[in-house]
Amino acid sequence: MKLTVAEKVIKNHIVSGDMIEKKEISLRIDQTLTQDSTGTMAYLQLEAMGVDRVKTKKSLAYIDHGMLQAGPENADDHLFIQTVAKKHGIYFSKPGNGICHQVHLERFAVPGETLLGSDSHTPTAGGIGMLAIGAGGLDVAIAMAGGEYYINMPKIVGVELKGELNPAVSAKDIILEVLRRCGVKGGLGRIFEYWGEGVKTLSVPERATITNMGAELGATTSIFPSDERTHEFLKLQGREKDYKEILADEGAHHSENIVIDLNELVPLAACPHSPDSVVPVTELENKKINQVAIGSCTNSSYEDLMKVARILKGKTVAEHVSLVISPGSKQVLNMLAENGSLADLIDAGARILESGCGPCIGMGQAPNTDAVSLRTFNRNFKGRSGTVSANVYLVSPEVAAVSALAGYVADPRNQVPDLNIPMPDNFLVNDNLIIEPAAVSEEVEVIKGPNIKEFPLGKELKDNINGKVLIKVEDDITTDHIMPSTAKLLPYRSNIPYLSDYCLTPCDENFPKRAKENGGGFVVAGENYGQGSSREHAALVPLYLGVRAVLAKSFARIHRQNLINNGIIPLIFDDKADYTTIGLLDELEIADIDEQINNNQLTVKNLSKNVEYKFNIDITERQREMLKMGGLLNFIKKQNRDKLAQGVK
Ligand code: MIC
Ligand code: SF4
Repeated sequence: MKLTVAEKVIKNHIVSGDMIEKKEISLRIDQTLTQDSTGTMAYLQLEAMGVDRVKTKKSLAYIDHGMLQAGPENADDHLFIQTVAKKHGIYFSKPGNGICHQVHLERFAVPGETLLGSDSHTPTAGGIGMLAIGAGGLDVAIAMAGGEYYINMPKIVGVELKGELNPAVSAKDIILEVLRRCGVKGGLGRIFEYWGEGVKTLSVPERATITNMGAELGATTSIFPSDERTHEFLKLQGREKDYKEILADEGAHHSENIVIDLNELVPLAACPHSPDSVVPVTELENKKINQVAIGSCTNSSYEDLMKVARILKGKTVAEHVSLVISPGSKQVLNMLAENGSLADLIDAGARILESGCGPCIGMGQAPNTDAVSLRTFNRNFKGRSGTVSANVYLVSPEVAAVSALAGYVADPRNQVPDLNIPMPDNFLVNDNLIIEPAAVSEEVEVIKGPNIKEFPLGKELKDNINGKVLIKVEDDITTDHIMPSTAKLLPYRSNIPYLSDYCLTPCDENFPKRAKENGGGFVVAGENYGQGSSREHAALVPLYLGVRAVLAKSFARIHRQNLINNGIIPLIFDDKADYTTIGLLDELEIADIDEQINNNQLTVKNLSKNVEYKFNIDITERQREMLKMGGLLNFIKKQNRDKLAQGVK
C-alpha cells in the first residue's frame, strides 16, 4: 500500500485499531510537552496517577505563558512545575528560554516520531515531519505515564504547493489562504499533509508557521515531509543525528485535495474576530493602526525577525504606532543580538519583550480602547488581546513591519529591501536554560505554593440527570470565551475555584452565579463549540460549576475530548432546528442514561416546553466507559486497580 507521510508515522506508532478513516486507533507517544498554563493541571494529574518516572523517550515542561508575574502566583506555578519535572524525569525549560513550540522545533522535535502536547499549537513540530498533536493536560499526563493516545483515524487532506512565493509574500499567507478556503471548522477529523514542488522552497521554520496555524482549522494536525531542507535545519542546529528522510510514496492517496499556486498568492490578513475572515491586504490598505505586535509561536523565528529587522533598519516606527516584538526563543534573540539586528530593531523604536507568548495570550501589551492592532499571531478572538473593543488583524511579519513604519496597513510588495534571508552558518546552540531531571527522584521535594489547589473530579454517571439550561450560546464559541485567559486570570490556572467566577462571562456575565444558584445544569451551544485552545480548564471549570452535559450542534476536537475526559457529556443535536426551541432556564431531563448511552442515541426531555429532542453522542466504547465512571482519571484508576487485583491473584 502506498502511504502518505502521516500514514507512515501512524503505521509505525499504531498500538490498536486499523488505519481506517473515522475508526478509533491508539498511538504510542514518543515525546510530550507541556507549558505552564496547562502544565500545572497536567502534573497534578500525573501525581494523582501515582506515576514515579515518565515513560516517554523525552518529556519537556516549558515556561512561556504566565510570565508577567504581577504577584507570586505565576512564580509559584513555575516552581511547582520545575520541582515536579525534576522529580518525575522531565526536562524543564526555564522562563526566558522561549515559546514551547519554537524551542521544541529548534532543539527537540524529531522527524518520524510522535509528540503529544498540552497546547493546541503542538502541530508546529509537523514542520519537521513529526506527528505532533495537541491535547488536554490529562491526555498528556497519561502519555507521560506510558499510555497511548486515542484518536479516530483522520482523513488525510493533501495540500499540493505549486511554484514559489513571490518576494514579500510569505508562509503566513499560505496558511491564511488555507484558512480562507476551509474555515475554522474545515479541519475537523483531518490531517493536512503538504506536498508538491513548492515544499522544497520552504525552510523548516516557514513550514512550521503553516503547521502551527493549521490548529485554527480545527485539524488533528498538519505535517510536511522530512527532506533535504529538514536535513539542513537539523544540521545547523547541531542535531544531524536526528534526521531521517520521510517522504510520501509516489501515488499515495489523499481523501481530499487542495492545490495552492504559490506564485499567485498575495499578502493576506485575517480580519476581526476570526482567523478565517481572510482578505487580501490590499483591501485594508490605508487603514490607520495603533499597535503592531510581532512574535508568537507562529512567526517569531530567526528568519521572521531578520526580515523585520531588514525592513526597519534605519527607519522609525510611525508616531502613533506602538511596535512590540517578542522573539520566539533565547536562540533567536541571541542570534539577533550577535549579528546586530537587535540594534536595528531597537533603533527603529521597537519595544523588545522577553521570549515568550506575551501579548498573544493577553499577557501585557493590551492595546488602547477601540485600537486596530496588527499581529503576526494565530488567533484574533474578541477580547483575547486584553482589550474587548480592539480589532485584531493577523498578518505576516512583512506586512506587520511595513505597516508599523507607515502607520497604516501597507502592502509589502515592491517597497521592501531584499528579504531573502539565508540560513545562518549555524544556529547558536546553548541549552543552558534546559534543566535535566534528577537521577534520584526521592531526593527532590515538590514545592506547592498556596495558589496550587485541588482539581475537581467527575462523579459516576447517575441514571437520571435533571437541570436547567444555564446558558445558550451561538456558533464558534472558543475556549477563550469559556475560560478567558487574560493577564488577570492566567495566574490562576491552578486554582479552579477562583476561575469559576469568570467561566463563560464574555458570553453572559451572570453565568457563574446562575450555575451556582441552580446547583449546575446544562450548556446549549451552536456549531464548533470549544474551538481554539487545548485548555482543559474549559471543561474542569464547568465541571466544578456542576455542568453535566453540553448540548451543541457540533464540537471542536480537543474540547470534546476534554469534556469526556472530565465526565461531561457532549451531546450533538440530531436535528439542528431543535436548537432554536430550547430557551434559557428550561428544565431538562435525561432519563435512563446508562441504557441510552449504550445506544449512542439519547432523548432529552424539555420539561418546561413538554417536547423531546434527539441527540447522538458518537463515542467509542472506551469513551463510554469513561463517561460512566466520571472521566478519564477515574477510568485509569479503575484499570490500575483491576491490574493490581489480577497481579495479586
Ligand atoms: C492559546 O494559544 O490559546 C494557548 C494559551 O496557548 C492555549 C493553551 C492554554 O490555554 O493554556 C492553547 O493553544 O492550547
Ligand atoms: Fe503561546 Fe500564543 Fe503560541 Fe498559544 S498561540 S502557545 S499563547 S504564542
